[in-house]
Amino acid sequence: MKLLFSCSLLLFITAACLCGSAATRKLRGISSSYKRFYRERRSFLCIDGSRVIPFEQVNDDYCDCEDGSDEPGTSACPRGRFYCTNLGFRPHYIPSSRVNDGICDCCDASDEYNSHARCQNSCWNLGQRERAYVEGQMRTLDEGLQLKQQLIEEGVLLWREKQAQLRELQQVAEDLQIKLEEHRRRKQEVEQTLKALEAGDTRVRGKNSSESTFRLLDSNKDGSLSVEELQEKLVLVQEEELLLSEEEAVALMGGGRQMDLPMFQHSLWDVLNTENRVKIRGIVDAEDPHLKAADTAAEREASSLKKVEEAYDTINMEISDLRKKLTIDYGPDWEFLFLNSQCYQLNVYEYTYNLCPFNQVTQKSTAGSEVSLGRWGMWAGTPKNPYSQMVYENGEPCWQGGSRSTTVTLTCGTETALCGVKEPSKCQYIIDFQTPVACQPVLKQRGIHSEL
Ligand code: MAN
Repeated sequence: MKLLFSCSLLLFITAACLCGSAATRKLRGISSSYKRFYRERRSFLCIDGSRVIPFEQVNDDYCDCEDGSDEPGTSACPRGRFYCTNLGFRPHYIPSSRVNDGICDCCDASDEYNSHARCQNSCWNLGQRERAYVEGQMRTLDEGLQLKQQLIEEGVLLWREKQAQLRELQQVAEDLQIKLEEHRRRKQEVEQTLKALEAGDTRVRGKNSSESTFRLLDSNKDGSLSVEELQEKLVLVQEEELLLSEEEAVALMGGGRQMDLPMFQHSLWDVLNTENRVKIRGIVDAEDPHLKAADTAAEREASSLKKVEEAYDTINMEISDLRKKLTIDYGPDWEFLFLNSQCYQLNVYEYTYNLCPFNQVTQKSTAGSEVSLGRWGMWAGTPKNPYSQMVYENGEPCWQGGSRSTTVTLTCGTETALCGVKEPSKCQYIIDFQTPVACQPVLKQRGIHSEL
């Protein structure tokens, strides 16, 4: 800084010494890189090469060259531009129409050298302010880069942790699959046993005694089955607790209300043996404890299988979620990975914005309704730094049609936080998101020092 000051002082003194001379008048409004075009010779070649004029006509307040190059220090040429040297701050060009127009444009006051305007040289103050700002930024950058290094280390650990988690889940899924197959096999076995017992039970009873079954159904032992007797003894297989209705009993009787043994043997007996529609109430439970046990075992197996199936589905969903997360690009050093399970909020007017990186952005109004402003889409920064912008798309539809979407701009900061939200056009949001992981060492090379 000291050096900078003495340099500018030296230049100021040199300029002050020359200011009365013709040479200075001629050279006004020119940057040092253009000075080579204005060497005092007999003639001057317009920079666009269009004309040669005597050197006296440079800055004589009369426009000779089409490109305005003969009048860099006056307002004579419509296309001319005046170079503000602005020592101590940063140089810049103004349209030469602003030279001596009574308004101070250059902070070094050089554009008002011949007007009533009383311009102060404010370049040093401006430069100092900017230098303080840049120094602040540099400090932020240094601190940010240190924090970034820590986050990179955390990212690597987190990445390994997630990989281990995935392996564990895969192991659990494999074990569950074995269990599942075992349960399926066991269920099939008990079902087969049950079926065989049921079929055997009916067949044995059937083969042995259509007559004894008839007798069992014939409660009043009058040698004929009535509708009431069927209603009393038969039940529907599907609805075991339900009594047979009169219509159902009549239907089983083939439309009649009485049935003797031969009729029974030719019709209802077949129904009882071959169809699984009706059965004799209580006969199975009462007569075959094996069947009852098999039935209970089948139910138990079905319920355990269901539990294992549910656990297997849950684990597979977790695996697929984790795999999806691990396919996301978290930066070359996984430095953005720590953001994955975090959410950041900011209140702007009546809305609370919530950014859950790599997941979604939402907006909640004070009235209470929450809308999606987009789901994680992709990195969309510059080719040099793709990690400077994120895009979240396919949010809730806007009233005009089209869906809401959000661009998140990542900038270097010492904390990870949302710093601002804008909606420059309807339902298109821009979020300013600061985080140390967005700090880039290359930024250090920019700044005011290189411009002075
Ligand atoms: C809500 C908010 C606004 C958005 C309008 C569009 O009020 O989501 O951000 O502009 O809807 O109708």
